[in-house]
Amino acid sequence: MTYVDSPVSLTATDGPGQPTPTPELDELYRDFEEELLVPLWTEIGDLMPSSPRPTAHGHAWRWQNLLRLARRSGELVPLGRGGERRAIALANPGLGGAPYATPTLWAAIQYLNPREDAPVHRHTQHAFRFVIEGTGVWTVVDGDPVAMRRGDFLLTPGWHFHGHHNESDEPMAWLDGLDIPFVHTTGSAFFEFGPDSISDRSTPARSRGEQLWAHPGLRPVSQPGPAGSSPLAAYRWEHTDAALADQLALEAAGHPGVVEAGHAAVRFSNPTTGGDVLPTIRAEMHRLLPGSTTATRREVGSAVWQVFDGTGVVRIGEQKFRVERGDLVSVPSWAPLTITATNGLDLFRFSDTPIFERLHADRVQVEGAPTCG
Ligand code: GTQ
Ligand code: FE2
Repeated sequence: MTYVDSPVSLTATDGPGQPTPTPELDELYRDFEEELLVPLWTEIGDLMPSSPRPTAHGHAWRWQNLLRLARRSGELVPLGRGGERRAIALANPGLGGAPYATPTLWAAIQYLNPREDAPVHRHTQHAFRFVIEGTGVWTVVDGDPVAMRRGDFLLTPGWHFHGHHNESDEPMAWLDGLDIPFVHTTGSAFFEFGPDSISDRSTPARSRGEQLWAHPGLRPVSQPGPAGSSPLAAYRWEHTDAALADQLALEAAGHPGVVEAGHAAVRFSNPTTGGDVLPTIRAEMHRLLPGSTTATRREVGSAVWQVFDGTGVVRIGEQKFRVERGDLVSVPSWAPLTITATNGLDLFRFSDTPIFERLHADRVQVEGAPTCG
């Protein structure tokens, strides 16, 4: 890879707690460099700030641009063993050209031509798919075919074999989210090719995993648990949509404590624990009523949002992005985030929060009351 880590500077020579520059000091710093040593006192402001100062930026990617480029890739780039996936990753402008949406999260548009297969493989990276439009692809996870349709949230937890096949005469594109940057940085990546062809090419509306696990509040007695990742490979839009609609109906009927003003939200959860769907990734769906504005919130950990429906304005600190269906926004750690719905706004969100909760390093700060127009 050609991208660079943020350069370490040995040039801090003034400011509080810095020594007087002398030829001897220059020589000391040169000798540090030669021995591959770095003193804390020149770096402390950057390494140990009073609150997080991430190098990643807030940034918006336009779905229509991603889709145009994915279509061109569909014409030029064959799909098969070795390249594995026609996936094009968002590269955060603050991360030196790495294919990282945030320091821990990968977000990519993946594209399958009509009747095309993506080969079977497995890896330690945890993955999900979120479908913004289209239908006709099945992702086969450990031999269980899972239909992909608009609004569905689909899981491929680490080390499960998976391949995708498009059974329709239309191309299909969707959002992939993985913890690739986290796994890369921590040196924990393993990968294996699977069989040369997809074992089960049947096209059921519901997967076997859903037959077992997709019944609210009912756990199959035969199945072990608790499990670190959710055993449910598909969270269907009809359920997510109904949950959000019911929250807003309760608010409209005057029940307090259900939603922030005009802002319904659900978290996709692991039915064996009630916790997050994947050990490293949290995923949520949010619905804002027309004219409503969220409270301004910042939290430790980074996130990516995708507009599922509607239009709105996303504010990250001083930055302001107008967004519409499919657009993606990266939100750095501890950046103040406010979202306003121009008309009704449905948003998908994923973040690395479970990592920080496990490390007891999670923090949240909420400012300003939410408003409902
Ligand atoms: O669909 O299996 O965007 O392995 C990146 C890595 C998708 C996938 C990505 C992958 C996949
Ligand atoms: Fe994969």
